[in-house]
Amino acid sequence: APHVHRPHLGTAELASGAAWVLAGNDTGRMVTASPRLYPHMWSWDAAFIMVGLARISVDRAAREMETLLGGQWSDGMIPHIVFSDGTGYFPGPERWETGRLSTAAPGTPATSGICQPPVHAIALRTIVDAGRRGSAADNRRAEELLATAWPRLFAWHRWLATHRDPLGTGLVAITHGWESGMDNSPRWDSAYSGVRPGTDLTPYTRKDLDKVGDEGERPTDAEYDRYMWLIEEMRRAGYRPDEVARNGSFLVGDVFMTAAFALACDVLADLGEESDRSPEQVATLRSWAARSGAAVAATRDPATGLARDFDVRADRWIATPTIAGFSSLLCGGVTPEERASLVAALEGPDWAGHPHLATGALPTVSPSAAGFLPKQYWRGPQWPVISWLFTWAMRRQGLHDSAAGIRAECLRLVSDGTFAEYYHPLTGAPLGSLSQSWTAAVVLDWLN
Ligand code: 9YW
Repeated sequence: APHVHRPHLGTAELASGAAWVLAGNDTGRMVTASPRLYPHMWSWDAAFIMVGLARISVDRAAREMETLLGGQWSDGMIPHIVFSDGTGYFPGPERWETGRLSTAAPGTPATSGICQPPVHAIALRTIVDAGRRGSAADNRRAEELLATAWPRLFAWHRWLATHRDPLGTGLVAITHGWESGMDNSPRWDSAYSGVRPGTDLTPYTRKDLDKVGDEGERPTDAEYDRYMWLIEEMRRAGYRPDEVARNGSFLVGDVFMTAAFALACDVLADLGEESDRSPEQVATLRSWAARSGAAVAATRDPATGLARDFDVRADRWIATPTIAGFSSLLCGGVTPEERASLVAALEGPDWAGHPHLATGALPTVSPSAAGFLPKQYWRGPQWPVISWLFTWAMRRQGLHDSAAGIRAECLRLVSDGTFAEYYHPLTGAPLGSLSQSWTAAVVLDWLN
């Protein structure tokens, strides 16, 4: 594929561009995920957005957390979307109807009925650190947030540990591919093939296709029918979490979600220790972290060394070579030798060191794999936010050189200033929505 030449912004221009994107997507109550394609608050986007906002304003970042927690369900779940008044996204509140069908969902704000990876403790950590570095007012604001948000995030983690551990091993399961955050990843292909949309699926019209340049960058209609059918099943189950996990057509132990959970449990435990939270709850978080970290390590494919998802419904491993295979680098739980070989593989010729890549940002699928589709969403493109999460976690484990290398390559990729949702790994071309908030947010953090 030909290399396209685009402008390369300097650090100052890139940072101001990123701040400008966040300001432009800010409705006052929330920073929407993107200006047109996603005019609402997505759960894990919001966490990354808070990391960026913390670099601009502690108060604004804290308010973002409060908006997100305003959508938390009474059972502890943080829903994957908190809806704004914006229109143009499907499925919107009228398709989910969680306020009417679930006893745990809030009436307002309107929310979806599934969740996303629990990376929010990382956001809280970042806001608290920014507050402590900042003015007295920033410090006070961040400590206030810590006091109110900590128990809420504890309840969220307890919800996952209680309702999403069907095997009892600490491997966190998802009930819809969207919960993984990697919507159409080839990780879910075999599990979706077991989802048979009923003939009574209420008809719908997609709204995503006219907002991106090329339909080939988005999931197909057949994929969408299955996404919608799973929501139909959940509606009929009143979104009761145990019923959905027991009877839904899709139930997969997700190693990336599990690793995010293990990491976030440790981060939340650290914050709890620093602020004199109940030692018993802190110990519970540590035990969830250890259990889930070990659960990720236990999925290791002996042939490749990569972590694997487990399809609970079909009772089989999913060994597709995706970035989720490196989940242990997020949460630890492996031996130093296993960790070193994971880092070597990540930097090697099948992954970030593949000779045809325009930059060494982390691709979502191995460029050497048969299923690698460089333009298609989670089937190959580079998502800066994924690289950011790995760099953050790697630094925490002392893997500073690897983290610095990924950061530098990502900054090369995003220096065209488009802040795209995802990028073509072979050309570096921006794909999907432009001015995507979480891309701008992680760039801001990388530049500070
Ligand atoms: C959709 C907002 C979300 C992300 C997901 C990503 C995409 C929404 O956009 O899903 O309708 O397909 O897959 O991870 O949170 O940025």
